[in-house]
Amino acid sequence: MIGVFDSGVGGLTVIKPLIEHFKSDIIYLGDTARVPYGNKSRETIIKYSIENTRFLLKKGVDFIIVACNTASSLAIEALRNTFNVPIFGVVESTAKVASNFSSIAVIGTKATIESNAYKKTIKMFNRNAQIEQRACPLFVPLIEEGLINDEITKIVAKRYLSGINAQTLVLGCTHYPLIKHVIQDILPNTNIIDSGTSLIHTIDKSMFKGSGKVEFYATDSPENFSKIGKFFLGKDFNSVKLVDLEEL
Ligand code: DGN
Repeated sequence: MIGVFDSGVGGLTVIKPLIEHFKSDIIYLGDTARVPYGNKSRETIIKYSIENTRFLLKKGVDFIIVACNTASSLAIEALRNTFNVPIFGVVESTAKVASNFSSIAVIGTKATIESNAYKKTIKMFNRNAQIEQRACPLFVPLIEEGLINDEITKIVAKRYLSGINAQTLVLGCTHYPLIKHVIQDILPNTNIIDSGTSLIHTIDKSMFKGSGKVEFYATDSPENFSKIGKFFLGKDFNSVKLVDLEEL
Protein backbone atom coordinates (compact mmCIF):
# COMPACT_ATOMS: atom_id res chain seq x y z
CA MET A 1 0.00 0.00 0.00
CA ILE A 2 1.27 3.47 -0.94
CA GLY A 3 1.14 6.38 1.49
CA VAL A 4 0.83 9.74 -0.26
CA PHE A 5 0.76 13.15 1.37
CA ASP A 6 0.34 16.69 0.20
CA SER A 7 -0.29 20.02 1.86
CA GLY A 8 -3.92 19.70 0.76
CA VAL A 9 -5.98 18.67 -2.24
CA GLY A 10 -3.31 19.39 -4.87
CA GLY A 11 -1.66 15.98 -4.55
CA LEU A 12 -4.81 14.44 -6.01
CA THR A 13 -3.43 15.48 -9.43
CA VAL A 14 -0.44 13.26 -8.63
CA ILE A 15 -2.46 10.18 -7.63
CA LYS A 16 -4.90 10.61 -10.54
CA PRO A 17 -2.61 8.89 -13.08
CA LEU A 18 -1.69 6.25 -10.48
CA ILE A 19 -5.36 5.37 -10.10
CA GLU A 20 -6.06 5.60 -13.85
CA HIS A 21 -3.09 3.54 -15.05
CA PHE A 22 -2.61 1.08 -12.18
CA LYS A 23 -4.95 -0.25 -9.56
CA SER A 24 -2.84 1.21 -6.78
CA ASP A 25 -3.94 0.90 -3.16
CA ILE A 26 -3.39 4.34 -1.70
CA ILE A 27 -3.76 6.10 1.60
CA TYR A 28 -3.81 9.83 0.88
CA LEU A 29 -3.34 12.50 3.53
CA GLY A 30 -4.12 16.14 2.72
CA ASP A 31 -2.80 18.48 5.39
CA THR A 32 -5.59 20.98 4.74
CA ALA A 33 -5.44 22.48 8.24
CA ARG A 34 -1.93 23.78 7.59
CA VAL A 35 -2.01 24.52 3.84
CA PRO A 36 -0.35 26.38 2.14
CA TYR A 37 3.21 25.09 2.57
CA GLY A 38 4.51 27.21 -0.30
CA ASN A 39 5.36 30.28 1.75
CA LYS A 40 6.46 28.58 5.02
CA SER A 41 9.99 28.09 6.32
CA ARG A 42 12.09 24.97 5.70
CA GLU A 43 11.88 24.04 9.43
CA THR A 44 8.10 24.18 9.43
CA ILE A 45 7.78 22.23 6.17
CA ILE A 46 10.11 19.52 7.55
CA LYS A 47 8.12 19.31 10.81
CA TYR A 48 4.81 18.97 8.96
CA SER A 49 6.26 16.42 6.53
CA ILE A 50 7.59 14.25 9.37
CA GLU A 51 4.20 14.31 11.10
CA ASN A 52 2.40 13.43 7.87
CA THR A 53 4.76 10.54 7.17
CA ARG A 54 4.45 9.23 10.74
CA PHE A 55 0.66 9.15 10.35
CA LEU A 56 0.84 7.23 7.05
CA LEU A 57 3.31 4.71 8.46
CA LYS A 58 1.00 4.09 11.41
CA LYS A 59 -1.65 3.23 8.82
CA GLY A 60 0.63 0.47 7.57
CA VAL A 61 1.84 1.83 4.22
CA ASP A 62 4.92 0.23 2.62
CA PHE A 63 6.40 3.36 1.13
CA ILE A 64 5.75 7.07 0.83
CA ILE A 65 5.22 9.39 -2.10
CA VAL A 66 5.63 13.04 -1.25
CA ALA A 67 3.16 14.50 -3.75
CA CYS A 68 3.72 18.09 -2.64
CA ASN A 69 6.45 19.82 -4.64
CA THR A 70 7.19 22.19 -1.78
CA ALA A 71 7.66 19.33 0.73
CA SER A 72 9.64 17.32 -1.84
CA SER A 73 11.92 20.30 -2.39
CA LEU A 74 12.59 21.04 1.27
CA ALA A 75 11.96 17.93 3.35
CA ILE A 76 12.90 14.82 1.38
CA GLU A 77 16.36 14.47 2.91
CA ALA A 78 15.04 14.93 6.45
CA LEU A 79 12.36 12.31 5.81
CA ARG A 80 14.91 9.83 4.49
CA ASN A 81 17.10 10.47 7.52
CA THR A 82 14.15 9.96 9.88
CA PHE A 83 12.28 6.97 8.43
CA ASN A 84 13.41 3.58 7.29
CA VAL A 85 11.07 3.08 4.31
CA PRO A 86 11.45 4.11 0.65
CA ILE A 87 10.47 7.75 0.19
CA PHE A 88 9.82 9.14 -3.28
CA GLY A 89 9.45 12.81 -4.02
CA VAL A 90 7.84 14.32 -7.09
CA VAL A 91 10.78 16.68 -7.66
CA GLU A 92 13.15 13.80 -8.49
CA SER A 93 10.81 12.06 -10.93
CA THR A 94 9.73 15.29 -12.62
CA ALA A 95 13.32 16.58 -12.84
CA LYS A 96 14.38 13.27 -14.40
CA VAL A 97 11.80 13.55 -17.19
CA ALA A 98 12.64 17.26 -17.72
CA SER A 99 16.37 16.51 -18.01
CA ASN A 100 15.79 14.95 -21.44
CA PHE A 101 15.50 18.51 -22.72
CA SER A 102 18.32 21.03 -23.02
CA SER A 103 16.41 24.18 -22.09
CA ILE A 104 13.98 23.94 -19.21
CA ALA A 105 11.78 26.42 -17.36
CA VAL A 106 10.45 25.52 -13.91
CA ILE A 107 7.50 27.18 -12.20
CA GLY A 108 6.42 26.54 -8.61
CA THR A 109 5.68 28.05 -5.23
CA LYS A 110 8.11 30.54 -3.68
CA ALA A 111 9.53 27.90 -1.34
CA THR A 112 10.08 25.39 -4.16
CA ILE A 113 11.79 27.90 -6.43
CA GLU A 114 13.89 29.49 -3.67
CA SER A 115 15.11 26.03 -2.57
CA ASN A 116 16.63 25.49 -6.05
CA ALA A 117 15.70 21.80 -5.63
CA TYR A 118 14.58 21.45 -9.25
CA LYS A 119 17.66 23.20 -10.58
CA LYS A 120 20.02 21.02 -8.52
CA THR A 121 18.21 17.78 -9.36
CA ILE A 122 17.94 18.49 -13.10
CA LYS A 123 21.67 19.30 -13.13
CA MET A 124 22.39 15.88 -11.59
CA PHE A 125 20.76 14.23 -14.62
CA ASN A 126 21.87 16.75 -17.27
CA ARG A 127 24.83 18.96 -16.37
CA ASN A 128 24.48 21.14 -19.46
CA ALA A 129 20.77 21.93 -19.21
CA GLN A 130 19.82 25.62 -19.34
CA ILE A 131 17.37 26.19 -16.49
CA GLU A 132 15.17 29.16 -15.76
CA GLN A 133 12.95 29.25 -12.65
CA ARG A 134 9.97 31.40 -11.72
CA ALA A 135 7.83 31.51 -8.60
CA CYS A 136 4.12 31.87 -9.37
CA PRO A 137 2.59 32.36 -5.91
CA LEU A 138 -0.80 33.62 -7.14
CA PHE A 139 -1.61 30.44 -9.07
CA VAL A 140 -2.51 28.29 -6.02
CA PRO A 141 -5.14 30.67 -4.57
CA LEU A 142 -6.62 31.38 -8.02
CA ILE A 143 -6.97 27.66 -8.73
CA GLU A 144 -8.39 26.92 -5.28
CA GLU A 145 -10.95 29.67 -5.87
CA GLY A 146 -12.00 27.77 -9.00
CA LEU A 147 -10.90 30.59 -11.32
CA ILE A 148 -9.31 28.21 -13.78
CA ASN A 149 -10.94 29.68 -16.89
CA ASP A 150 -11.15 33.23 -15.61
CA GLU A 151 -9.64 36.29 -17.27
CA ILE A 152 -7.77 37.13 -14.09
CA THR A 153 -5.91 33.82 -14.20
CA LYS A 154 -5.02 34.39 -17.86
CA ILE A 155 -3.68 37.88 -17.07
CA VAL A 156 -1.62 36.59 -14.13
CA ALA A 157 -0.31 33.67 -16.21
CA LYS A 158 0.73 36.03 -19.04
CA ARG A 159 2.64 38.16 -16.55
CA TYR A 160 4.37 35.18 -14.90
CA LEU A 161 5.26 33.36 -18.12
CA SER A 162 6.25 36.32 -20.26
CA GLY A 163 9.55 35.81 -22.08
CA ILE A 164 9.88 32.10 -21.37
CA ASN A 165 11.20 30.34 -24.47
CA ALA A 166 12.50 27.05 -23.08
CA GLN A 167 11.78 23.77 -24.89
CA THR A 168 9.96 22.41 -21.88
CA LEU A 169 8.13 23.81 -18.87
CA VAL A 170 7.94 21.94 -15.57
CA LEU A 171 4.71 22.41 -13.63
CA GLY A 172 6.51 22.27 -10.29
CA CYS A 173 3.38 22.51 -8.16
CA THR A 174 0.52 20.09 -7.61
CA HIS A 175 -2.10 22.66 -8.61
CA TYR A 176 -0.79 23.79 -11.97
CA PRO A 177 -2.11 20.87 -14.09
CA LEU A 178 -5.57 22.41 -13.61
CA ILE A 179 -4.49 25.46 -15.62
CA LYS A 180 -2.32 23.58 -18.11
CA HIS A 181 -4.64 24.73 -20.94
CA VAL A 182 -4.17 28.40 -19.94
CA ILE A 183 -0.39 27.94 -19.82
CA GLN A 184 -0.30 26.04 -23.12
CA ASP A 185 -2.26 28.85 -24.83
CA ILE A 186 0.41 31.32 -23.73
CA LEU A 187 3.32 28.98 -24.62
CA PRO A 188 1.87 27.01 -27.56
CA ASN A 189 5.19 25.51 -28.68
CA THR A 190 6.42 24.45 -25.26
CA ASN A 191 6.29 20.87 -24.02
CA ILE A 192 4.68 20.79 -20.57
CA ILE A 193 5.64 18.28 -17.87
CA ASP A 194 3.62 17.52 -14.74
CA SER A 195 4.45 15.49 -11.65
CA GLY A 196 1.79 12.77 -11.82
CA THR A 197 2.71 11.72 -15.35
CA SER A 198 6.43 11.91 -14.57
CA LEU A 199 5.98 9.72 -11.52
CA ILE A 200 4.35 6.85 -13.39
CA HIS A 201 7.12 6.97 -16.00
CA THR A 202 10.00 6.92 -13.55
CA ILE A 203 9.26 4.58 -10.65
CA ASP A 204 9.06 0.81 -10.66
CA LYS A 205 5.55 -0.08 -11.82
CA SER A 206 5.37 -3.25 -9.72
CA MET A 207 5.24 -0.97 -6.67
CA PHE A 208 1.88 0.42 -7.78
CA LYS A 209 -0.09 -2.81 -7.90
CA GLY A 210 -3.20 -3.32 -5.79
CA SER A 211 -6.96 -3.58 -5.94
CA GLY A 212 -7.70 0.11 -6.46
CA LYS A 213 -8.65 0.91 -2.87
CA VAL A 214 -8.10 4.58 -1.97
CA GLU A 215 -8.58 6.00 1.54
CA PHE A 216 -8.62 9.77 2.04
CA TYR A 217 -7.69 11.64 5.21
CA ALA A 218 -7.66 15.39 5.79
CA THR A 219 -6.54 17.49 8.74
CA ASP A 220 -9.41 19.95 8.25
CA SER A 221 -13.01 19.79 7.00
CA PRO A 222 -13.55 16.49 5.11
CA GLU A 223 -16.52 18.14 3.35
CA ASN A 224 -14.35 20.90 1.89
CA PHE A 225 -11.73 18.35 0.92
CA SER A 226 -14.11 16.34 -1.24
CA LYS A 227 -15.86 19.48 -2.56
CA ILE A 228 -12.64 21.04 -3.88
CA GLY A 229 -10.80 17.75 -4.34
CA LYS A 230 -13.15 16.47 -7.05
CA PHE A 231 -11.75 19.08 -9.46
CA PHE A 232 -8.21 17.86 -8.77
CA LEU A 233 -9.03 14.15 -8.96
CA GLY A 234 -11.37 14.61 -11.90
CA LYS A 235 -14.22 12.73 -10.24
CA ASP A 236 -16.50 12.75 -7.22
CA PHE A 237 -15.47 10.99 -4.06
CA ASN A 238 -16.49 11.09 -0.43
CA SER A 239 -15.83 9.28 2.85
CA VAL A 240 -12.89 11.51 3.71
CA LYS A 241 -11.86 10.99 7.33
CA LEU A 242 -10.77 13.80 9.63
CA VAL A 243 -7.43 13.29 11.37
CA ASP A 244 -5.77 15.27 14.17
CA LEU A 245 -2.03 14.83 13.75
CA GLU A 246 -1.37 16.37 17.16
CA GLU A 247 -3.12 13.43 18.84
CA LEU A 248 -0.69 10.91 17.37
N1 DGN B 1 1.13 21.25 -2.85
C1 DGN B 1 1.90 22.47 -2.99
C2 DGN B 1 3.04 22.25 -3.98
O1 DGN B 1 2.98 21.35 -4.82
O2 DGN B 1 4.02 22.99 -3.91
C3 DGN B 1 1.02 23.63 -3.43
C4 DGN B 1 0.08 24.10 -2.36
C5 DGN B 1 0.81 24.83 -1.25
O3 DGN B 1 1.07 24.26 -0.24
N2 DGN B 1 1.14 26.05 -1.46
